[in-house]
Amino acid sequence: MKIAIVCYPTFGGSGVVATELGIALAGRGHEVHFITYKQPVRLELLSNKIHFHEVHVPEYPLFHYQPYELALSSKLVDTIKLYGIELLHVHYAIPHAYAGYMAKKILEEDGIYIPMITTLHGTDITLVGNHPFYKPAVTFSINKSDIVTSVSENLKEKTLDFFEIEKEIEVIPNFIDTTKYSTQFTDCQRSLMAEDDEKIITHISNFRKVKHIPDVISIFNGIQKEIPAKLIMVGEGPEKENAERMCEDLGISEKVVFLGNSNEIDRILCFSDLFLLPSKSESFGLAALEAMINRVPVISSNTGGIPEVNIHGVSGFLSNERDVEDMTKNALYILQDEELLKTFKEQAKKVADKFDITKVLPLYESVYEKAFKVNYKNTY
Ligand code: GMT
Repeated sequence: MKIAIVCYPTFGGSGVVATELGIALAGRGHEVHFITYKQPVRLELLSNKIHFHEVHVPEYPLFHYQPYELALSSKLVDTIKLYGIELLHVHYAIPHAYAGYMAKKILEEDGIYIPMITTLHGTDITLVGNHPFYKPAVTFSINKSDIVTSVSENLKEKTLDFFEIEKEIEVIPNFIDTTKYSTQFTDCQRSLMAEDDEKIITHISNFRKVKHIPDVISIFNGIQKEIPAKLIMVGEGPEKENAERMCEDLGISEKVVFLGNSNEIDRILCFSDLFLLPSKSESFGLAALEAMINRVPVISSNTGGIPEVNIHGVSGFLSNERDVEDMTKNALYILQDEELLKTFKEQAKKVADKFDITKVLPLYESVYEKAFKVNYKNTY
C-alpha cells in the first residue's frame, strides 16, 4: 500500500508515534511518504520505502499568519497524484485533519478518491481542539474523516464528551518496538551522570505547563533529602527556565542536570532508576512507556490515559494530580529497597512488553483496509 503520513516533525509524542509507525509499515513492505514542514526527528533513514516531502510556506508581507494548512493541502494533492498514494493517515487533528480533508476534496475533482484516517493524540482534543476558536473546524474534520482512532480509551471518552461526534472512534494504543530494547546497553555510561551510591531520577518532556514541571522538582527535592540522588531533565520548552530557577532557589542545582532535547533517550533511560510524570493530564504518556521498556518504574499522576499504561503497584505508582507528597512517598518506597526496586524494574518492562509494535501494527493495517470500504461507501 502507498501511504501518506502527516505529522508534527518535532520532539513530541504524536510525531514520534507517527514516525515509528511509518518506519514499521515500511518494514512490512508498504511505501510510506511523510509530508510535513521538517524531516521528523526520529526519521533517520530514508529509502525507496520511506520518503520525506517538505511543505514550504512562502513568506509574504501581507500575511500576518503563514497559511500552513493551505500549503499542506496543496503539497498533499501534488504528492498523492505524483506517487499514486492510496491512503492518507493524519496524526493530530489540528490542522492536519482539516488540511487533509481539503486535499481529499480537491482530489475528488480529478476523480481521485482517497481514504483518510485521523489519529487523535491528546492535546489536539483536550487543550487546543475544544477551544471555541477551533471547535467547529475540529468537529467537522473529525466527522469527515473516514476512520478516527484515538491512542487511549480515556481520550476516546473525552473526544465524545467535548465534541458532537457522529463517528465511531477506534482505540489503538501507542506502541514500542521491544526488539530495540531486547538487550541491555553494554555502554550504559552511568558513571558520567552520578556517583555509585546515587539514585538517578529522570523526567522527559516538552516542558509545557501541562507537565507540572514544578512538581517534578518538588518530588525530587523530597527524594534527595532522604537518599543520595540526581535528577536528569530531558527536553526543551517554556517551563524550563522556571525549573532551573526553582532548583537554584532550593539549592539543589548541583544535583539536577538539564540535558535539552535528545534523540538518544534510551542511553539516558538505561541508567535511570525512576521516571517522574506528574502531568495535569496525558492522553497516553508515551514517555512513561519508553521509560518502562528500559526497565524504569514510573511515578505518575492518575489522570487521562496514564492508568492504561502505568499500572499502580506493578510498573510504578499513581497518585492524584498535584499530590506531590504521595508521589514522593511512593518514589522513596521503591528507591529505598534494592530488592523492591529490582522487582519494579522487571515488572515495568513486562507491562511495557504488552505494547509491542507487533501487536499494534496489525490494528492499524486492519483500520486501513476498513478505510477503503468506508471511503468507497461514502463516495458511491
Ligand atoms: O503533549 C505532548 O507531550 C505532546 C503531544 C503530542 O501530540 O505530540 O503528546 C500527546 O500525544 C502523545 C502520543 O500519542 C501522548 O503520549 C501524550 O500523552 C499526549 N500528551 C498529552 O495528552 C498532554
